[in-house]
Amino acid sequence: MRTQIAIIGAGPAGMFLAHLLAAAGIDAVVLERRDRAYVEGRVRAGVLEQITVDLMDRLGLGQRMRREGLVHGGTNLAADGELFRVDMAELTGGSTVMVYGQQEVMKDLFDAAQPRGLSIVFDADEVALHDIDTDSPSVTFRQDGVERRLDCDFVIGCDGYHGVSRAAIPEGVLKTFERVYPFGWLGILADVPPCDHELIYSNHERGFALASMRSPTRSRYYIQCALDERIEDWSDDRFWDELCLRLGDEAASRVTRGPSFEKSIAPLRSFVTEPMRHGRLFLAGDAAHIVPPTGAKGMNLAVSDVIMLSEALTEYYGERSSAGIDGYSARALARVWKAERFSWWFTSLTHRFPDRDGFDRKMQVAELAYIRGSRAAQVTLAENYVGLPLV
Ligand code: RFL
Ligand code: PHB
Repeated sequence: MRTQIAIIGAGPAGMFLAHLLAAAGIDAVVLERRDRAYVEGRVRAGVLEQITVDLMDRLGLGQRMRREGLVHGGTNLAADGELFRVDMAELTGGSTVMVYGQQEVMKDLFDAAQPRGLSIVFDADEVALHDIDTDSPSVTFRQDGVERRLDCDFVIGCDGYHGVSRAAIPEGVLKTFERVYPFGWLGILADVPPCDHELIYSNHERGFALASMRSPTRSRYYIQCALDERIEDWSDDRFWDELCLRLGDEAASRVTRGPSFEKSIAPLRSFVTEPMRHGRLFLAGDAAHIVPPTGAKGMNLAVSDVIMLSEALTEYYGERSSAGIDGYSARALARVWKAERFSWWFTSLTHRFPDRDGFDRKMQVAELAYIRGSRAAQVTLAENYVGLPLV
């Protein structure tokens, strides 16, 4: 088999890139280790920045999102249950975010793939990259027990943090930067109305809590937990009790309890690898960088990476110019590092750090009080939350 672009991974990065390349008339094949139901079923991101919303529209995939997605012009912060709202739309001159789950985005991307003739190989086992530092790279994989080979011009690693692409780069080439946080998020989904029409990020002495949603009838809640916490120890009752304590009386009085149908623990990490290219291999999305979910940036960064990459590849094939692909890593990383900073800062502001003392907690509470009273501080938060421009 031969194609122009081999894409490893059919998550948001891989599927948005496949649609962008198809729209530009560039040939691509996506190789995905799992099946469609598995990729679509993963409960993850909930908040889309304007650039992601715009890309859905530009690709002609925005109809259901426009119908079912929830536009949020503000978000709430809380310190020990004292709530205040940050009016992001007013502070940024009209920018908003869209609450529309990653699962819904994936469904829209997959539904449109077949009619548009996108080539996706699911259940591709033993994907391996070859000759990425030559002009004729290739990818081998196993499909239904048969060994196959895909020759291509470029390989794009969109296979997430645990994928094979980053690992195919020779030792010593990449520089990595990492911060592992000493806690995780315990999250649930429940078919109950959300406690607020917008999100609540709460700093409480007992730890962080987040009230989010998927729809007017489906809530998504998270509480900070220890890394060695066991799901089995968290009955729904225990979860609701702890959540309500941490959100404070005002929000808790509006929490509707009900049975959860999803419960999972995710660790929190900041991670960046540089550069995002080696020879004919380019990395995009979680394969190159991870943010803690506090800033709601992970999927949106995958989107900005592949927008930049598709522009670079379009320039390469259209104008026979390598300028775009040569500049991709630096351009993408400039935006990535700003989102890393925001996600780290917002995590540091809102979580309980087990190794820190009362002074640090006082600093958090003072900073939240400062944000509450300062338009300048709110503008800074708002412009980062809705998403920095693509430059
Ligand atoms: P993904 O989604 O991990 O997709 C990678 C794909 O590659 C496949 N793969 C392979 N395929 C072939 N061969 C191999 N050897 C392979 N190894 C892996 C995998 O099966 C998979 O299908 O990476 P991608 O595309 O870069 O997308 C990144 C996003 O999924 C991620 O950043 C977000 O989910 C992060 N995130 C959030 N992002 C937001 O923008 N807004 C949010 O509100 C938000 N909330 C969250 C989040 C992530 C969370 N968790 C669970 C980590 C909330 C949580 C709790
Ligand atoms: C979610 O709804 O899953 C969600 C929302 C905001 C975040 C992280 C996750 O910051």
